[in-house]
Amino acid sequence: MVGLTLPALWLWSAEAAAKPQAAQAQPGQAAAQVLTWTANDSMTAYKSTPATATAGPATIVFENSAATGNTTGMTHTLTFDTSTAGYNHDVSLNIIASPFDAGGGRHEVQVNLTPGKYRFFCAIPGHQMVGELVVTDGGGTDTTAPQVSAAVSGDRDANGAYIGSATVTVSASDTESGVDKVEYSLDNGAFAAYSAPVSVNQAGSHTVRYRATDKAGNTSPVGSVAFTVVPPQQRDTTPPQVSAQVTGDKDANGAYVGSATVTITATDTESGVDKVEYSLDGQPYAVYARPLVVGQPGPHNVSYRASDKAGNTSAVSTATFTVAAPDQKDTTPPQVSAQVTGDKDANGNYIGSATVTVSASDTESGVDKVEYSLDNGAFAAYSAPVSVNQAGSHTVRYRATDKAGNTSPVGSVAFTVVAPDQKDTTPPQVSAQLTGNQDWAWNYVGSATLTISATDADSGVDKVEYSLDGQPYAVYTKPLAVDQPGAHNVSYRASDKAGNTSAVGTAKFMVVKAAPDCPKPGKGHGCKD
Ligand SMILES: [Cu+2]
Repeated sequence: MVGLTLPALWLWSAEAAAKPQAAQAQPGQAAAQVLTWTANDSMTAYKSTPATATAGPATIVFENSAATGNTTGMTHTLTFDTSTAGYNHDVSLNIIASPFDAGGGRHEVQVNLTPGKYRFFCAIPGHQMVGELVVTDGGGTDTTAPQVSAAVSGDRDANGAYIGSATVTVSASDTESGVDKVEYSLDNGAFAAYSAPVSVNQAGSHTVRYRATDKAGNTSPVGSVAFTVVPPQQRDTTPPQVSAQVTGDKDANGAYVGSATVTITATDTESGVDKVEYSLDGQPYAVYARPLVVGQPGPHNVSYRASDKAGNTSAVSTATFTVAAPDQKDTTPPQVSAQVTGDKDANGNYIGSATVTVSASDTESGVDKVEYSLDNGAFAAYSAPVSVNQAGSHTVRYRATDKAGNTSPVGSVAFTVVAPDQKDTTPPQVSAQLTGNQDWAWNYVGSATLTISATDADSGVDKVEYSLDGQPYAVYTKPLAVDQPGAHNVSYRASDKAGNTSAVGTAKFMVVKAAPDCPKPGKGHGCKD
């Protein structure tokens, strides 16, 4: 029978509906105002209803039980209308009650009523129970000001300024007596009633202050929002700044080993960057979203440009670079050489110290390390020219290794260092030799040739001088032929670079005329023999 199945169906719904279904409900805190509806066997009218109430919290009691005259077990509801115009729609209420339900047909719900009229009815199909509850501003109980906030909306530029205009929307709510009025003040002007979003189109900085008052007379603190409006005709005609950076491991030739990464950066201080595009090796432009990794060996070029939101596009720039295959093995060792420098004496010895400078180069992977060994010691890292000041003979060996691990053959330089205080105090050794055809009496026939020789083992010979037949000393540069007949004497001496001059040596000799009847003059075979 329909009459018996319906109560069970509505009972299930009643438990859900009896839960605190409205935000206004205040569980555990019964409101001072209790409004009671009762129902009986009638399907056209509630047995009793309240006619008026005061705004604020209220306890709604709906009882449909044997005690209120329901003798048939008929289910009724107390439902607030939330759609019909002319009534308050802020309370959602749907209490379903049956004498057989868990509450014995009696239910309580906490609500918050606001001034105005509520339409209530029974939602059971076929029931025509309906009425109105008039709620008046009771005053006194609401001491809480409304919640009020504002939001600014509009098109913004890159700096956050509103382009052309900004719209300020103020929202207020009051859970007790309800919002009575909302006010706003633009740029410190007088507060005025707020009824719709406020549009501000004057360029400049603005502040909108706002407040709300509820029907109990409570006014919220003043809130404020600040914003800037820029003229809509402020056109951005400057294209973005755009640049690219190529990064990666480079070999000795400047090629990127394995891959190169191209990072493009663009900025636009006006409308802001809209997009960045690039073209790799002449391909069509594509939108740049992240750094570009180029791994194909060979030369490459990346052209790039950026556009701003106003449609300005930068000039195209191009980055060029070369990628080298990562497996391009370097099998050639570095070139390495050494140079010895310092003050040298006449014998080529370094006075005081010698400096050995090692130079290495590698055109492929590059020089990794240079090493040297002094006088057959262990090889050590070479980082700066090596100075050797110990007197004696030395050998410096050297080698270089590139980053691919190729090591050059060992080279070497040998040199001698002499003590810097090794003063030359020994004069040169000097001697003279006479040559020419001599007769039986050792006289030189026709001419005699004088050759002077000098040596100096320390600082070296500086000059040799001679004096022929008592004339002033002259510098000796080459063998001297003496053909003046007669007796001659020559004195000679030599000086070294340290200023030591030898003792004077002398030689005496006789030059005679060649006899005309003596076609073959010779030693021991003179014509007078
Ligand atoms: Cu009913």
